[in-house]
Amino acid sequence: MSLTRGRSTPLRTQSVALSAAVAALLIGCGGSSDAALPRLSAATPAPLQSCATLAGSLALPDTRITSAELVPAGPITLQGVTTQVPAHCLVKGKMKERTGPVDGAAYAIGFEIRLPQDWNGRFLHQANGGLDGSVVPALGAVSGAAPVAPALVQGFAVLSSDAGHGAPTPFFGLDPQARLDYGYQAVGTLTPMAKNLIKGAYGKAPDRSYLAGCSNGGRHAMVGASRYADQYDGILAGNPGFHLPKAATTQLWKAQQYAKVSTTTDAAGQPDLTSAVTPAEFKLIGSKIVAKCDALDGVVDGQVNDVAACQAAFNLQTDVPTCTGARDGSCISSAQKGVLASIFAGPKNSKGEALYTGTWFDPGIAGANFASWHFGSPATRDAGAVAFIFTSPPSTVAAFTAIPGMQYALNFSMETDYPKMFATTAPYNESPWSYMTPPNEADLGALKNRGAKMMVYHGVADGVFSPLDTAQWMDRLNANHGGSADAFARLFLVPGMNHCSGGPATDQFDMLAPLVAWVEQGQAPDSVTARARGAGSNLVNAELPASWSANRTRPLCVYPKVARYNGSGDVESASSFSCK
Ligand SMILES: [Ca+2]
Repeated sequence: MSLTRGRSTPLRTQSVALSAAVAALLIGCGGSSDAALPRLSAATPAPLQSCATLAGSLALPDTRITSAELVPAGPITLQGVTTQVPAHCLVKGKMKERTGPVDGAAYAIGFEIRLPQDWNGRFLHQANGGLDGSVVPALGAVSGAAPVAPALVQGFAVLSSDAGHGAPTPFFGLDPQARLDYGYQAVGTLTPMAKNLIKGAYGKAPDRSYLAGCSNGGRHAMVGASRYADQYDGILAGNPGFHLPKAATTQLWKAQQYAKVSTTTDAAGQPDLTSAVTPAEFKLIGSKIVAKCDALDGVVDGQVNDVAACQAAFNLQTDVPTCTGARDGSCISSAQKGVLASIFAGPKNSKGEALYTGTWFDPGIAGANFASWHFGSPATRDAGAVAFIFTSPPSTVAAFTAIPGMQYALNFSMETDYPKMFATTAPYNESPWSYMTPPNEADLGALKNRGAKMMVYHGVADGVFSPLDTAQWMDRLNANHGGSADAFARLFLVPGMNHCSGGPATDQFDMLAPLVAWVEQGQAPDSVTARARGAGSNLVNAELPASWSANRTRPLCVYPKVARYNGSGDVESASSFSCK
């Protein structure tokens, strides 16, 4: 991989404030490095013309509006954060209602769309995470932890959907069409409907359209960048699971590795993976990573910004004490080190072929979210997803529920079961790999050539989707676009951050406003300022080191540049760092 690839984009900074709400989050901007690309015109506002009458006045194909009502300005609480939202029209509905031919279950693409009375002329398709299966409120809280200015507050018309199935369980994988809807077709089906509905509500279709999400939502965004480049002007993909079948099967393989050093079992007699590496032991490893790598970015501040240099500097075998007696949290056993080295290197088959990308050592591996992905998720989430959605043919409900999820994980063969992600078996006529991943992922020429832009961010300590995998994709994209992919697509690594949020990190940032500024004003983002969620934050991050100030800020830099201390100035302030 190339982590040291040079880029010569001049670093200029200027402040952009799209609204009072985002003014506090500074955005560094420079010129686009490819002036030949078209500049899309800026969206213009329009007032809401109708709401309650929308259902009767529109003829939307394959669509049933179930309710449309005005919601007064007021608070909405979502995931522990209360947001004051503007007055808006809330439309709920279903598309393509049908009965599944395999399981006889009822299917539809359920959605809601929130249309602010004072509209900024923009449409945001909010892609949701996990297995989908529920219509998360369409606030447009799409970037970083506990966003302070969700898209609805910024004046976007926001769509959210269940992606084609009505429960957040994996059993929809029995239905061939529900698989395709989850993979990509729900986005493709919803997009023209939403644009028509917006046109009915405001008297004009959206001037500019955006697709954004994190995790599986980041995957939706990356798939959309490839499949629906003609429909979207801006793409924001966070911690994207763009190789999800490989990541999920790797989760099962990780469980098999951790089981080798687990010391206790659960009530079902299965290995308790949390005993394989305890929180104290991950904290020990994290502290050794900090000790080795913290200063590499120019300042000892508890953050490791120079990820590449850290991978070269840190050695799990020699930098972490090896236990000579019993494990007591002050050392790591040789067997544990062997397992962790294997897991961070990534799975290989018996031919030595890599089955998924390995990942980086970062202080954030001590985060609770990292551990939950490594230890809890394989049995509770990945086993079912692999059994029903990411392999063909899917399992049967009877066979799957007959054994504990952990047993499924431990029985999964990376030699004979893993290849089923590439298989087609009637009536499953498209392989999971095909419907879950972006086609021609390193060729986004259609997106680029029409003037659309793409921003991607990824926590360096993501416990499920490898940030290294995302960086390698960016390397391939860049190579495929003549070394100037940054003219339309930029990756921002977030040191210390776990999966979409959390960990010892500055994980609160707004990338939607800078994306809009790039698309509509030509202001390419050279950095995005992120903030720690200390005391006084709208959702306090309990994992921040005590030595950090409550409102520490840092620039998130365009990969492969990293934030380096200028040598003087307030260590708590982003203004004391430069992307180099
Ligand atoms: Ca540092």
